[in-house]
Amino acid sequence: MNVSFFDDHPEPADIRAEVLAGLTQPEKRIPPKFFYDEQGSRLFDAICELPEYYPTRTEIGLLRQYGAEMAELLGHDVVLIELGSGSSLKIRTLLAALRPRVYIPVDISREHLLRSAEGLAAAFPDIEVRAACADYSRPFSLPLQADDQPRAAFFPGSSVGNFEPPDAEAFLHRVGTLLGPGGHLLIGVDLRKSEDLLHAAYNDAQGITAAFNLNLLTRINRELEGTFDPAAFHHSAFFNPHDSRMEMHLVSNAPQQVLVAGETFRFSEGESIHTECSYKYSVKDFHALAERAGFKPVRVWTDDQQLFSVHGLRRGDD
Ligand code: AVJ
Repeated sequence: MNVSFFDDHPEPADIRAEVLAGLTQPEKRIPPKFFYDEQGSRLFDAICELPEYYPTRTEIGLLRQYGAEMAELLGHDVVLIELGSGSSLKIRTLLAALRPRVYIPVDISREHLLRSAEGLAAAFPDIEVRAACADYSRPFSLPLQADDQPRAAFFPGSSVGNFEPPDAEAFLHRVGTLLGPGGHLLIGVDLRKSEDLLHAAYNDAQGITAAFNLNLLTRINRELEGTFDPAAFHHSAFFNPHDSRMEMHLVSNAPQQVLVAGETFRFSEGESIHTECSYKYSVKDFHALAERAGFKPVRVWTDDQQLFSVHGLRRGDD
C-alpha cells in the first residue's frame, strides 16, 4: 500500500510538563489537544454525529456542495497537507475532485491517524499518503521535500478556534511558511451565532460532550499516575460573549486534593480546570486575522443559516 508513517508525537515527558504547568496556574487549565487519546478520538467522532453538534454536518454540506470550486482553488496535482485529519472523513469529499499527488494527514492521535491513513490509501491507490503524527500547536516538522510543489493545506472543523487569536495568527503564519508564496489554504471556521444553538452544541442531551471532557481526567490518571475521581467533577460549557468563545471546564464538586505525577493539586468546591476555548468568528474578523498572518482572502462559502464558513485563502508573495 502507498502509505508511509512519520512520527513526531509528543514525548510522555513533554505531556507531563505541559499538564503540570497548566495545573499550576492560578486558573487551572489543560490544553484541549490532550482530549484526543484513543477513547477521546472515539468520543469526538461520536460528537460529530450528534443532532446538536451542527459544525461537522454543516461543514460537510459545504464541502459536498462547493467541493468542485474548492478543489479548483487549491489546484490539482498538489501536495496536500491536512492539519488535524482525525478520521480523514472530510477530505474524502474533496479527493475525487482534487486528485492530489501526495496527501499528508497530520494528527496527534497516532493509532487513529494510522488506521484512517491506511483506509484512505486503500481507497485511493493513486495518491501517495504520508501520515505524520505531530502536535501542530507547536513548531512541527513534516515529511516534505523541497520539490514537493505546489503545496496546499486543509484545516477543517474550526479547530483554529481552539487557539487564542494571537496564537491562531502565529499558527497560520507558520502554515503560510510551509506552503510558500501563492500556496492555498482551505480552512473551516465556526461562525458566531445565537447562544442557544452554541449552548446546545456543547451540552448535548446524551452527555457525550461531558464524557469527552471528563475522559481527560481518566487519561491523566492512566498516563501521569493521576488520582482524579472523574465522578467528583462535572462538565460545564458556556458561551463567553466578551471573548466570543465557547469555554469548557471540569468543575470540582467538592473541596479535594488530587495527585498528578507525584505533585499535589488542591481544588475548592466549584473551582474548575479550563479545558477548551472554541472561538467563534464573524467572516470579517476572520479575514482580518488571516490577513495579519500573511494570507489574502480569496473566497468564502457559508450555509444559508450562516452557521459555518469555509475560507479559501492565498498566501501572499511577500
Ligand atoms: C474540533 C476543536 C473544533 O471546539 O467545537 C467539540 C472540539 N469540543 N465539542 C470544537 C469540541 C467540544 C471542537 N473542535
